[in-house]
Amino acid sequence: MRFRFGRAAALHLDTPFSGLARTDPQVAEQLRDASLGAWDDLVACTIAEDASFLLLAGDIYDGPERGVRAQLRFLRGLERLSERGIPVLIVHGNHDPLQGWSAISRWPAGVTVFPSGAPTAVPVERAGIRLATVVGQSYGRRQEPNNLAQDLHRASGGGLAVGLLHTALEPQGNYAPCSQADLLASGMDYWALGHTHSAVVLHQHPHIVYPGALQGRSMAPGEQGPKGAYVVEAETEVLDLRFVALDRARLLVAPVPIEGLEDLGALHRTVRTAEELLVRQHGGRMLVVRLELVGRGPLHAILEPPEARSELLRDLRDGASPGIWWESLQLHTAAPIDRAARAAAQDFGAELIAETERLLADPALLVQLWEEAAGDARTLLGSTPPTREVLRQALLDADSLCLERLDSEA
Ligand SMILES: [Mn+2]
Repeated sequence: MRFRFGRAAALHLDTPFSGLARTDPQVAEQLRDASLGAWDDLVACTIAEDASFLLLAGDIYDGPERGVRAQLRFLRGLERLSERGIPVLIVHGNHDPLQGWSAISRWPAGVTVFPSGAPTAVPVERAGIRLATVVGQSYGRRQEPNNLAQDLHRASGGGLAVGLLHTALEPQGNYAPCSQADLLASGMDYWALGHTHSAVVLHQHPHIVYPGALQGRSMAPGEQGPKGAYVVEAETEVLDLRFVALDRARLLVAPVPIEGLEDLGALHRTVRTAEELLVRQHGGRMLVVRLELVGRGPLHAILEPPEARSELLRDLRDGASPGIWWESLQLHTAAPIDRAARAAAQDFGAELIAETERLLADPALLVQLWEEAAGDARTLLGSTPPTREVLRQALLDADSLCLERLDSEA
């Protein structure tokens, strides 16, 4: 029987966002609720996809202290799934080991929390037919130095063989160290892993998959971009895997080049255009965006004083599109190359500039140079040389690139 299941990990329910301390209070509140909202959306998605079961591979909670708000919200979601007869299978990880405090002593029908200490096999059925056998083991403590994967083997009983485990998939360490070879040797059809916050399919047939986090929670690279869950289509083997974004707030870095922007007005217009594009690209989600200014241009000097940057940031926040929060502004720019000063120096850079000027003054020579350089590649490039303007621009780009490289090596 063909069936679907949902799978997620690293929910970190009610996690505080780190590194975003000076956020506007309204934004802070939205961010604080984002992990809980993403969980509600995962429940809704599981129901809408008509999934036969849901697998959660650890770090449901952010810490062993397990906030009451997080636990109650989690419980409500499980109740909704239970009412629809959708089993949920859970292992705990390093952030939420079984040893932690719990406000909930009885789970709704259909919820399995795998114990620690030894692997357990749990059959999943629908209409009396065995769909899958899930083998899993939770962390008892925050640190799990044992290779748990070695003990998790394909169980008898039929259906899709699934391994459910929280692991860093490293040879050593405190997060159930193991290797990909251990996972492949187990005989499982699908390894539902959790820990890393980036979604990644490490192997197919058998499948080894991290769904990543459900909601990003800082500006660290692994927390940026779409976060969500996988919907897996299977029979006796995996047929299809689909990533579904479920994050309520998305964290992004937007690089904006300053080349060709003559003043702050031009930069402002460019950023607003980038902003509109981001809002459209990310489907109206709340966006927390770091603006990274890059490249060379006159704006470098204007933005070098920190006050100039903080004022620009305040201005960008004030008029921003609804649903977008400029997290910070970072300057990775440089001053434009002063060609006149460079040309006066007695070095290779000066010779390069002189040669560029000579070619710019003699378009026929530039075309001749192109013909020599094109050589045998002319059959690919076509027999007509590019226009003089294209050649001039290519020459200037090459010239700037060379000067840039020369200066960065100095
Ligand atoms: Mn973890």
